[in-house]
Amino acid sequence: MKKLFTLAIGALMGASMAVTAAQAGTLDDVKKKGFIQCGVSQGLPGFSAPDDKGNWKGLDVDFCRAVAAAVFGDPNKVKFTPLSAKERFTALRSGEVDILSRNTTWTMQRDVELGLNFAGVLYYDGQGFMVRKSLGVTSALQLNGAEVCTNTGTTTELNVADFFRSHKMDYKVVAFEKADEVVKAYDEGRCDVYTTDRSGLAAMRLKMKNPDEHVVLPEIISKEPLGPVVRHGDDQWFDIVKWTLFALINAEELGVTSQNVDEMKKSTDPAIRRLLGVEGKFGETLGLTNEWAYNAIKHVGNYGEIYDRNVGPKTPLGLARGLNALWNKGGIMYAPPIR
Ligand SMILES: N[C@@H](CCC(=O)N[C@@H](CS)C(=O)NCC(=O)O)C(=O)O
Repeated sequence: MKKLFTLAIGALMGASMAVTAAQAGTLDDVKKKGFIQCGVSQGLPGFSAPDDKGNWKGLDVDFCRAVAAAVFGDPNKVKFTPLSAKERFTALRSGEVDILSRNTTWTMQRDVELGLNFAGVLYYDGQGFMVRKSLGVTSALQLNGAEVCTNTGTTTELNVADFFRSHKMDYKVVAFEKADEVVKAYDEGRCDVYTTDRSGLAAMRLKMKNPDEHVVLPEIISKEPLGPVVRHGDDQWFDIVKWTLFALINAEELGVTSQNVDEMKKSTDPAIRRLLGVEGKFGETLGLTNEWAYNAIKHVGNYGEIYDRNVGPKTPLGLARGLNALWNKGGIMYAPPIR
């Protein structure tokens, strides 16, 4: 009787382990191939866009580099797959990419129905409107009857519909799959309004013929928490991506930068010692080395450094920290502690 019971338990455990093994394994796959495949946009300055030498740059790109540094100790062990908004979730679900880091809004439908896990928020955003200054419009409430240009496969169409309907205004959507087509259409005057995430407006404005001829209206019509995404079913990989993000945010809060990270290893602050792997075995619990966060910070910088370098006030996008400031500096950027 006892033996039978043990056998049955063994079979059950075997079955459940087989399920786990089939779903998991992204870290092993990534280690085997020697790089992370990261899904990005097709060119959104400040977030993910190739420079004139073909090197990918931006906040979303740097996040993938930070994960590569955490996994391999090398921020260059990552390859980028440009994806349109429409293609991105299929690419992630099919395993074509290991992480999707592409100005992607965390919504319930994407998280639950599409079977994805959002690792957190890398940039808190909201949808806005851009118009030509010559139109003389100062509020989105004056847009009755407007032709509105936007991207297909994004959160923007539903937000626009909600906004116009709730204000009893008419509008006509002119939508394209590629963001460059949207900008071109708007720039050529084929629509009155360009709508997308406000960070997207700041980025795509740089691609217009005369960026100064356009103005972003004051209304913010939605919540667009943008963050990195992985597939359901691989908790270890989810943890790695999630805690890399938290490590970058915690590093800023603790004053650890790419410049002082070596010096900081001598700190007596236990939170800094745990972050940098001087105390505890946090990296090993992720299946990495205890230098995981040290490597991410050393090679890519803390969250504030990454923000300032790519989208901050001193960049062409010129985005103030706003909601993306740390929780103790007037924003809502907050990471759980490493302990
Ligand atoms: N955050 C929204 C919008 C994302 C989106 O695709 N935005 C466009 C306009 S900013 C874009 O990424 N364009 C760049 C590209 O397609 O390469 C979403 O997740 O649906």
